[in-house]
Amino acid sequence: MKVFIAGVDGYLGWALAQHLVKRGHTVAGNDIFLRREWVEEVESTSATPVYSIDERLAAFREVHGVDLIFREVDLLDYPALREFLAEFQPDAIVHLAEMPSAPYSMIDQKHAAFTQTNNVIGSLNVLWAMREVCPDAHLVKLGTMGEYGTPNVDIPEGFFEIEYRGRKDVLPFPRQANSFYHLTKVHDTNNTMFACKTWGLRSTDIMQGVVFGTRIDAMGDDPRLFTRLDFDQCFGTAVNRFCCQAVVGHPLTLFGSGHMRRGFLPLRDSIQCLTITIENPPQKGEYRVFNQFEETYTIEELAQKVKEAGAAVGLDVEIGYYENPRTEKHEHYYNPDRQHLIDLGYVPTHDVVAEMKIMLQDLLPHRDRIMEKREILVPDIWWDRERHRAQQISPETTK
Ligand code: USQ
Repeated sequence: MKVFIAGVDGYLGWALAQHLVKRGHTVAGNDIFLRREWVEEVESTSATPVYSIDERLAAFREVHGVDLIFREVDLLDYPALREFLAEFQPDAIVHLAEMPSAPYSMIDQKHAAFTQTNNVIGSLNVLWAMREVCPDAHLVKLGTMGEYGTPNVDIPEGFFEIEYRGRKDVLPFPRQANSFYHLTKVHDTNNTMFACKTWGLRSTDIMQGVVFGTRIDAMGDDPRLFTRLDFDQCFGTAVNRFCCQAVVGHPLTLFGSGHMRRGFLPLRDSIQCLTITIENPPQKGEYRVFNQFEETYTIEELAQKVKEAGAAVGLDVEIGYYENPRTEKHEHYYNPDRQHLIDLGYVPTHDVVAEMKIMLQDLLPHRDRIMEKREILVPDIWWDRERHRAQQISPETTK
């Protein structure tokens, strides 16, 4: 198949491109390297060194024996995007080119407006370009489990049957996102669903949980082929941050009670699931939703697992409790479905501690890089500090 990856220089995109060519697919992709800039803006760096795009593309050709067809094209540059897709004629488009951080979107008005414009208009442009130049392609759109929020009922995969005042219907499950970033994914969901219904496009909207991990097998041991691994408060996700904190002897930064429960999955599972989705496209005009995660865990359970993995590689890991800068529920029900991918053959990697051990071993050689940025490990971006303080929300009151 011909697969186009929007955001191919990123954490998931770079890994996915390698996995797909190993399976015999032809891959093209775009990027304008904003992730590199954002991480610099928040005064951090990737724990694993990230090579220049030229070095990456050369290594890709050398190791995998094929070219990754690459262009520096912004999704907001509609004519350039349209032209690239018209020439490549993809069977599938995997859209990973969004600003992915909740805290970054909550910094101030400028960052919130940038996040919403970049994500929503970029995705809208992909839909229009598909309609105009490749209407049979399958859009694999990266959404987030965060679209659903944490409702006090089970979470289905996108839709649920509801009976209201004596009548029944199958409707989209309510979205209650908890940041301006997560809300962009809700807006994308509505636009994508509408485009499938109106123009007959086909799409899988992936509600992905929090990803962690340093590698997948396709990367081998060539450092030029490794993906990035962020650990700052914006672009580092919980377990990636915890593993970096563990290798420099910083207490793991659990926010509030640490009882928040989310769906998590290793990087290798994310790539496995995206590949299954690409290779099993929906019908023309179909819009479907997959919830994508290995299992649900509380943040505290994951911190305990990092501690266990740390002990196995000789690290004495301390768990710390920090005031939660986000406005989110600490004690809540959380029971999402994730059956669709399993029905298509997804085999979850259940040994999370083994995955964490691999991460710690990959990160230990880069201890000095993380150590240099040690001061940025404790967060200072607040959802609403004044209100938070006024309500005296603290670890003690939320435990
Ligand atoms: N958390 C901590 N300590 C930390 C970092 C996070 O306790 O040092 C907590 C957060 O308060 C939150 C949970 O861990 O309750 C998850 O936070 P996260 O930063 O790992 O993930 P999140 O902000 O939810 O966003 C990440 C990705 C995003 C994706 C989302 C999937 O950055 O792109 O959409 O995971 S999900 O969480 O299922 O919505």
